[in-house]
Amino acid sequence: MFTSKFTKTYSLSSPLKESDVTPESSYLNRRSFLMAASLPFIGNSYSAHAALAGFDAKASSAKTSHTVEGEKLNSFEDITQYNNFYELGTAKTDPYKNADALVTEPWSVAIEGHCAKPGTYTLEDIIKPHAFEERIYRLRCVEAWSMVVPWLGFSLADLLTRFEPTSKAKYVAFETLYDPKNPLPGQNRPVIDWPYREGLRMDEAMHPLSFMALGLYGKSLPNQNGAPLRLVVPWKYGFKSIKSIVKIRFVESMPKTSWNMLQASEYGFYSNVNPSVSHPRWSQSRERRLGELFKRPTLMFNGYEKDVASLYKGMDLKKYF
Ligand SMILES: Nc1nc2c(c(=O)[nH]1)N[C@H]1C(S)=C(S)[C@@H](COP(=O)(O)O)O[C@H]1N2
Ligand SMILES: [Mo]
Repeated sequence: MFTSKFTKTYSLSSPLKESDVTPESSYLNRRSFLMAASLPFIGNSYSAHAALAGFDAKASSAKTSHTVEGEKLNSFEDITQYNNFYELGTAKTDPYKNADALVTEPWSVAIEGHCAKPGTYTLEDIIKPHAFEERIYRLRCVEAWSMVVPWLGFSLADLLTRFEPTSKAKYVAFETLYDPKNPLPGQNRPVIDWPYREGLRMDEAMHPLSFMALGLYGKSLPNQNGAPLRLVVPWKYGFKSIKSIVKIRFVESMPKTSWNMLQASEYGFYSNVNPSVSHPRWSQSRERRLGELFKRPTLMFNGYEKDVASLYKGMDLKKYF
């Protein structure tokens, strides 16, 4: 049972029977085993914020609070060398190759809109009060591939609550960095109306599954995965999980979001994973898990239906796709 500091009490289905909880010591052993097994080298792509005071201590005391039963973690290589991050190029291997172009130090996040504590917060301010958890979540791209990723971070609700959103805050809007004078390699072309934008309804943002990730596989996020901090909303298509966030704005009406701006008939604001609502150009009923040969069926809300279906009660999900 997780109590959101906002209003509701949620009962989550995916976490954790007592027997699933890996004790810290064996978790750390397992993690070093996994790291050893899957990391032939640690590339150039770790962001500098690993050096932030407290990061390593938070990382090493993180407990695994959510897991995906009966499914294997994807390898570190899969997760960090097959990416969508158009600011670093549109090919799947571009973000890994161009990772160094993203400079993550110094980093700050502007908090704006309907809240009592707007302002510019350094990355250190953002991280400081939060303990880290590890959450193993499925990530399902709208392109019909998927992965299982061990994220490190804290719940988005715990972060947002600190800024004391007011009753006018009905949605939260997020933006990725964009400096027109110093664009990232992929931002030289107007593939997207930069900056990349995303948004959530307030109750979605405050749902205990919504996660602010600062790391994966026990380390700070590689740049190509959205360093130094990115959203992870596991029941929605991957493009909602915006990377390298520089702005969070509490707003009254539904914010513009990049893929919806680009092609509203194909990408809705909600974009909940839904095997029975096809993308206009391809079916969403099945997906290819990276590292697997055969397709597997896509699960309603990406397997998080018990946790999140109540958010959409009474909504026609074919209309609000
Ligand atoms: N800023 C930004 N965030 C982004 C994207 C992007 O191009 N730019 N791509 C999205 C898409 S389509 C997916 S599937 C996920 C991929 O995350 P991963 O590369 O860590 O697997 O990031 C999302 N977040
Ligand atoms: Mo995606």
